[in-house]
Amino acid sequence: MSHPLPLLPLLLLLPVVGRCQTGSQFDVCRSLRSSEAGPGWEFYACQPPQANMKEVMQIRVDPPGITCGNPPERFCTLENPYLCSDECDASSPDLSHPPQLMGDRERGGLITYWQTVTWSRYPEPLLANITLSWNKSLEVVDDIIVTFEYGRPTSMVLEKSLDKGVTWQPYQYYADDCLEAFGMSPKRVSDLAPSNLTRVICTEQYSRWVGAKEEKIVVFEVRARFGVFAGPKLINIDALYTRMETMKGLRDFFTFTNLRLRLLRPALGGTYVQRDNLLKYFYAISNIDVPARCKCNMHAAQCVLRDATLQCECDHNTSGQDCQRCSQGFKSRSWRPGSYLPLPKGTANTCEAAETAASAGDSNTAASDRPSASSDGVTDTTTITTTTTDSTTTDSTTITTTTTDSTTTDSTTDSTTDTTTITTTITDSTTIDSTTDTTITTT
Ligand SMILES: [Ca+2]
Repeated sequence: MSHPLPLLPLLLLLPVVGRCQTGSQFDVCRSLRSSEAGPGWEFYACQPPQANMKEVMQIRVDPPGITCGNPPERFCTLENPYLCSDECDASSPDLSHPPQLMGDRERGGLITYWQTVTWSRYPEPLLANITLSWNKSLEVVDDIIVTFEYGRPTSMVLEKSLDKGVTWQPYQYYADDCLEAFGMSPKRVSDLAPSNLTRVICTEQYSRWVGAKEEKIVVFEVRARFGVFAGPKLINIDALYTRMETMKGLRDFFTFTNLRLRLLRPALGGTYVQRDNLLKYFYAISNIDVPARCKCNMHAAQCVLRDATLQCECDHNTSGQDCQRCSQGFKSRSWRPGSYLPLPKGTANTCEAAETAASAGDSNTAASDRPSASSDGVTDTTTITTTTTDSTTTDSTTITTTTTDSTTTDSTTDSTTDTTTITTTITDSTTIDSTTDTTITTT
């Protein structure tokens, strides 16, 4: 069947961010194995490859009129405050600085950037919000890097939402003086212990004035947080995966559907505000890198753009944007996220077929600790005693709790820590067919 919009796997669509290579672990959801009963599928926990999500983000800036150039405006720079020949003009392609230029691919060494109006209304604060939306839950896998041309803000907040922008929570505070700006003592990620890694901190590392051209980036440190468990070069990524399953709130900490930058005070050039030259104060952002992967609850190895929305290509008899429920014809109560454990292959936690529920005759659930190819086809896995809360409920619970305290109730960690591995080899070919049907045709 042809479809007006091609389903492009993100793997092909987007260049994979090269810095964080966590190996090819968990990149397939199933493989064909032969046993005495004939060929059958063996299922594995799987996750989509990472990508730079700036390519598919929606950008909104607030308040209205914050972008420069309407009407055209002259501006100066901190580096050269008395040379004010630069102009921002929204009606001119060469002189306009629209928000899209924060997420574009820059070619040929030309830096393109979004720019705000200048601080001509001082002492009224110069505030700007940048909201980045994906309409899809993502898991960040490497540092989020925001590049500021003409100086980094004196203070700003990075916020995140887990419910597509309904509620927000702080992710990290940035200021040249954390105590003065936010009443928080300054911290670095290296100050954090494994037990309080999900703490929201204020850092002074990216706000000090060192010259606009020397240091342009503001970082949300994901790599350093991963390194607390996996070692400095993320050599022991298995240790991180184990923590993701066992430590409450850890996985949610790296999950979001939206990000928001609240710019509170522009770069001042290392001195106080000079009222006689306010045209040198403004914000300009040339790039925002968001290396992440779609959250698919370990049930999909691909994530595609469908009707301009990200969608997991669900396997394991699951469906939904995040593979957060069982497909039709499968026991909805049997849904659970896949698990990284036991390493190295994890557990698929495939949804059970509804038809076979009654005939759980020779169920072989007292299986070995890890999925093995030699085990017989187990079609039904009898009782799963852990209460799996509905995924929508899980989301809303997570949102209302703040990230400053890592006591979030998380069904992922709850259900996976204390369950034994269930061998998921389904030999029934009709089951497999119906799965592939639904994943392809649901548009
Ligand atoms: Ca750009």
